[in-house]
Amino acid sequence: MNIAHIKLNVISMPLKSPFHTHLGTVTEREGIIIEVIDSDGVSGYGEGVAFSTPWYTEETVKTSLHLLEDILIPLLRNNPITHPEEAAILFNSIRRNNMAKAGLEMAIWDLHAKRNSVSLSASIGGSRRKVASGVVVAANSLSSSLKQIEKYLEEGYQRIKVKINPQQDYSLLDGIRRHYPELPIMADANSAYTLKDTERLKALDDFNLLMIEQPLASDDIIQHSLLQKELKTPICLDESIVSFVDVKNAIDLGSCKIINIKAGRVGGLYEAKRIHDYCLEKKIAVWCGGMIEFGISRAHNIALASLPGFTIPGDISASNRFWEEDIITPEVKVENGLVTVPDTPGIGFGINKKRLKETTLLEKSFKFEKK
Ligand code: OSB
Ligand code: MG
Repeated sequence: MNIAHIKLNVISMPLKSPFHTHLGTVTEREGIIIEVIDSDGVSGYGEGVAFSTPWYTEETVKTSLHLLEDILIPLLRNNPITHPEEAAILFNSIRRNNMAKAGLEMAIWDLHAKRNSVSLSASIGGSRRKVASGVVVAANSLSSSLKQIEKYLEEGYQRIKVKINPQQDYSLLDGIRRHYPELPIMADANSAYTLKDTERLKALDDFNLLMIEQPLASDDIIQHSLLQKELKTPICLDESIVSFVDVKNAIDLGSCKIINIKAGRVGGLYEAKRIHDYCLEKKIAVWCGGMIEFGISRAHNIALASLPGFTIPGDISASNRFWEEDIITPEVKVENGLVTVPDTPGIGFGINKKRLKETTLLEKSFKFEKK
């Protein structure tokens, strides 16, 4: 791979409606669009999915930008690679900062697939032609949750995820279950509980949830293994899983029965695929998590979710779930609860240049010298 030029655009876009969790409310989303261009002028795209503040993981847009411009891009410039997996291995010499690494690594995967005239899905071993679509309701009351659920079910989404915390759990889920006795529902706690809340969490077994996502601390694996023994509802880990080794440990300890894979959180597609392959072998169900992302990361998620082990509908919603106008063209659409996996080269979506330009706060450019 002959990388000649890398461009970064820090963008910002308002959400159509506020996204509430017990950790705070997101109304405006910043992100980093990463374009890797080779010496023939072919471009691959990735997206840095860290948020403006470190509420979900420790990374932020600014720490990602620092890692990209001062560490990862220079590393790549000094160590030419022939395959995206080599980028992932090269970045292993840097601790954590997974979202910064993933954004750059995934742009290289897109470029690699385009150079080989294959879809990103095919280039990572995907087999599904369509992926099942789920959606997140992040409202702050039962009535607004019910309103959103009704709308999303009309739009065809196959399962609903709701955010829970000790102030809004049993009664919220009870209210939803009364209206929708059969609906596949999962609950995401984003670490709102401790083991002291075990009885509270056991009560949620009443609702036949698909899973409860990340009930305990964001870096815990041990306490989840104690909790899982008490619950009928399967635990799914999100924040606790930042690497393949975390997955191995969590499975060995019985800390969860399901894993939420986000390529950004684990450092890119290479690590995400290793996790997928291991879970498939161990018969642990996986699904693709979302990051309130723009279209480029959405496109990468679609390719990832086309791998055979992704058997549970992911947080793979349409562009219009969050955005008035996305930065890709065409936008991601959900039809009959499914998103079609593109079969055109790379991520299979083009860039909406006008939208990219009007949302850009800052642009940076890094030219590589000819070798
Ligand atoms: O915990 O899964 C999460 C959004 C941002 C950060 C973390 C999470 C989420 C979501 C929804 O729950 C994601 C989406 O649909 O994009
Ligand atoms: Mg989550």
